Amino acid sequence: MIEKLDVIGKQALEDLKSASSLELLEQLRVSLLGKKGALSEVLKGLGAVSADERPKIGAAANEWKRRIEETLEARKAQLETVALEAQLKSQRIDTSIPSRLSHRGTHHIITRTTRRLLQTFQRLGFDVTTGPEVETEFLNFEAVNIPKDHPARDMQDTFFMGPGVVLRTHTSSVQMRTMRSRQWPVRIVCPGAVYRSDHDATHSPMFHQVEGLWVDRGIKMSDLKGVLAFFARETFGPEVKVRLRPSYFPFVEPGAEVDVSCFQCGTKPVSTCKVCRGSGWLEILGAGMVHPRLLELAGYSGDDLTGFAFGIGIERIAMILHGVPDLRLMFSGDSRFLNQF
Ligand code: FA5
Repeated sequence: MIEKLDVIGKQALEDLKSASSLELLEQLRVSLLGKKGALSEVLKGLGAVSADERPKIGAAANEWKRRIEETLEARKAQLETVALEAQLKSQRIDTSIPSRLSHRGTHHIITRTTRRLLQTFQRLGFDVTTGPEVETEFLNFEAVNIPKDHPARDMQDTFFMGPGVVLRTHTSSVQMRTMRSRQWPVRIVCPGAVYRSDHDATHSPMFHQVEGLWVDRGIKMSDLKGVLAFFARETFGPEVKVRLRPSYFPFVEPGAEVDVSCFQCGTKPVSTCKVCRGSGWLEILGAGMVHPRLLELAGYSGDDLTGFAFGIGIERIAMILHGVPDLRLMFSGDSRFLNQF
């Protein structure tokens, strides 16, 4: 057996040294050292050998294995060097070719606007929270005082996902979620996507809002106005004026829509202004004092417990900030538009 091993080993070393390619080398490795390779085949006969002879044969086999592996590695390194040199010779890099333009990604205008708004409210002590976009009909409507037959449900054409499940039509759905999960005081802002069956230059079927909610003892309408005035000045500059117009939302009482002075016209409205259509004002959000029924439904009780809420349309703010004429541009994915920001 030792002789057999010697014959195989010597032949193997010769073959390995003269192997002309890496593929051939790999074939040799398998045929010599693989499970069904020559060495293994010889060693299969070890059982028939006497116990005295076995260690000697084992040692001889191991020694051949070691030498074969060593020779294989050495030849492999040689062949790899040759292959690399050939590749370097054949593939010259032409350093005179002009480079391709590289495009750097940026954050989307909606992401940037959202972050900016959140930071402003965080400076006033608001916590950022989130809620699901697929929401129960209850939390989207009933929990914010919009009963089944209420006309407000028609106002917000809803995408139904299944019985009792909707794509939330506003971030106000987060109000009751939050109030039911923690005790007052609550001071949160919640950003996120909302969905309505709505589509034109200023309305999109998917858009974004930031909801705000502050419930504590003695919160007043003047606090709401102060917070929103701070937000408007931080967002649009110190000169901006804010006005609250009475409006109706079932979940607040009293309710208001909030306008800021037109950045295009300044203090004197111009009848031809395309931004405010000559009114001098731009509507940016809905707001009001939390309806007592919501506090009751949340299980909140306490002397003098009141709160305010607001819902800001993020696309609307981004349009005003950057003079974007059509909201649909923001969802077009057109890099010529997006790269401007
Ligand atoms: C609401 O959604 C109320 N939940 C806001 C609110 C919260 C009021 C808390 C009171 C208290 P409204 O439907 O007006 O209200 O939407 C709020 C803002 O979202 C609007 O001012 C507008 O800027 C934006 N918006 C509404 N519909 C669309 C749409 N289809 N596409 C883009 N922006 C929209």
